[in-house]
Amino acid sequence: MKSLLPHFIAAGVFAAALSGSAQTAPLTLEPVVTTTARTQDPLVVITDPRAAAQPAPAHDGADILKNIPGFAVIRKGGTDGDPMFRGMAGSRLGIIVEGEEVLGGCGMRMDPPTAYIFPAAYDRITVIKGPQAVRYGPVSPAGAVRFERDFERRKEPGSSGFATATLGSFERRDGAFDLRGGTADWQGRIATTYASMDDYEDGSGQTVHSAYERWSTHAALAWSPADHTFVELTGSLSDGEAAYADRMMDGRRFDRQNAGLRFRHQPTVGRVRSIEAQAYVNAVDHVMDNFSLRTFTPTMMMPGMTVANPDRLTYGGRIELDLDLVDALDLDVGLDHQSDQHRIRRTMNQAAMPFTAMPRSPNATFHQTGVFAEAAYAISHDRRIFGGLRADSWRARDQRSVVRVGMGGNTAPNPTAQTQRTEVLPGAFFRLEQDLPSGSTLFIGVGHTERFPDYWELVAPESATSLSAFQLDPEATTQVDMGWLLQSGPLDLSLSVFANQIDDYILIQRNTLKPHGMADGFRKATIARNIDAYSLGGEFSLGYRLAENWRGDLSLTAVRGTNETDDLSLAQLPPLEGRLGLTYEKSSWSTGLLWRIVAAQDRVAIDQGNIVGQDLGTSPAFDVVSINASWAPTERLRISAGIDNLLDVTYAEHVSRGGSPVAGFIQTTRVNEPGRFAWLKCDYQY
Ligand SMILES: [Cu+2]
Repeated sequence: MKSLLPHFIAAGVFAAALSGSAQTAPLTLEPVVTTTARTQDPLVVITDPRAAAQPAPAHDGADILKNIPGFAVIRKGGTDGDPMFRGMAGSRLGIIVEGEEVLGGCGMRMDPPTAYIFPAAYDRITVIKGPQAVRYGPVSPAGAVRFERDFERRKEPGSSGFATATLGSFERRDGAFDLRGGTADWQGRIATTYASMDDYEDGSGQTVHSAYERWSTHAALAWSPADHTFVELTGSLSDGEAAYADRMMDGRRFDRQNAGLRFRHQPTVGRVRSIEAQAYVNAVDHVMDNFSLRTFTPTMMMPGMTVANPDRLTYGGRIELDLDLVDALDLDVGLDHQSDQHRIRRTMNQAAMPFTAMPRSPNATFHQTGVFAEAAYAISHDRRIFGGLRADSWRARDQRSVVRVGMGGNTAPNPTAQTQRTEVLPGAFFRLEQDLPSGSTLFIGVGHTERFPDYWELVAPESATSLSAFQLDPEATTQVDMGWLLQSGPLDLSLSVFANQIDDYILIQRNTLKPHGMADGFRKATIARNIDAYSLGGEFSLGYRLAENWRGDLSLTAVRGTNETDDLSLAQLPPLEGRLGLTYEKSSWSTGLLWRIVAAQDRVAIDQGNIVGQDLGTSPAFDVVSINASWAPTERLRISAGIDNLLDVTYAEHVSRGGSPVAGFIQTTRVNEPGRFAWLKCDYQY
């Protein structure tokens, strides 16, 4: 059996990750623009966050996922869109940054976790589709997206670096550098990113309220006294401001401060293959208002100059042991914890009562502690099984003494004030992978997870019968994932399909009529409620080397879902989408074409959705053509350029936020996507 182990490890990134080995970034810059990220292993997609990509090189953690089939971004303005995979957004999709689950502070969801991610500062993005991993915190039903930085002990003193700059239409300006160096024992790393863009225009030349500016700095100091031991202290600072086309406020501060300590040791003898531990603290301070980035206009909701300043302090840690108990079995066991405290202060009249003079009032606290065990076992040279189990203990407290009701700052006593709730929730998966002689792999897995409602579900909306939704039930997803991978000669193919049953799916529904309370009549409220639902769909991609220099790519994604409780379509699901790519590559350069075709969506449930947004109505089909070219005159330098939406088509994604009236801008049904967008990117590595 011992001889199977190398094969087994080579067979899956999963196994590589379990054994603690890090993959390093490629040393040469490939002259290719990524339009479709490929699935290399069952349910795993790995992508290089620094690669030239189309649509335009990403500036936040959501945009970078757009070229992975199945992902979409819910647009709000120029930045900070919410990533969605297979129609699941918000906390259904885990975003893990170097082992930490990042949580935003904005009750209006201006800052999804990806708003605090600056892709150029990371070495690798790994997506695990479906509830098929238990090691990265509570199991997310849609899957987990991990942003990671590598560490490799130096053989000799030295340094390396990466620098990138992007120029684009609408005054797009991005720049980043990442320097690392030191000796075998000590290494330092510093990475800085900057991105900004002016308001963009849609295809018909209408300006969209969408300008943004963002920056980040990350520093790390690592001590590695031996080949198998590593301790690293890290710190990050970032901030930004962003205009929103879909609401009455803009974000003028997205301040994040982060510190972390990591330890890893790989003993050379004994049954413990590696031990890893980390601890972190994360503080997010966010300010939004209705006057800094737009002309102040009094409304019924906000008659005065209004500012809200939520903040969130998160701390946590994890410890994990990789055990080598039996040949061909890889077992990981561990424990993780996260606590967070959310507070807010606000003013409805900034001139008379500045928000900085108001007290910060606690909103809610969450505590989660989980234990997990995950195993991989090679049954034979061509058959592997994977399985995992975890249990999470949750505790949440509602600290609001009052809740806001209706318009103009009216409040009422919070019916769940100081209520504490606790739950113990399971997560589990099992998967079988079988290699076939033809160079292909078949896999089937089943996963189950019970998700504790998040801050946005418990604290922001009302329930159907109360002014507080704090007593929502957890959401339970059981999902089957299966598929086929084939790599044979000029062909590579991947198919992954899923079907799930979701009990107590947490639905956010707006415009629900509720009694007015003080006066007769009704008011419209946004409520959270549990329904039963199912969804199914998948991704298919095919790459084919047509001739020595030509490569064709095709991908198709589909998802369909039903709200069984209301006998409606499940809301906020993207329509059928296809992408066709053609690339010509020759030694140091390449040129490519991407044609993205999206079907109409007529399966909708108006006013129903998730914490990001709700269905606005049906949407028409559209298609977008983009072109790109890339040239790498040396191994260290790459220049790439592209034109996205070459034909300047006016369109919006089906799953998008609705347009809001902003003084000086034309209101649209959805937030329209950018029109023709030309970009030039230069990367340098040494
Ligand atoms: Cu906000």
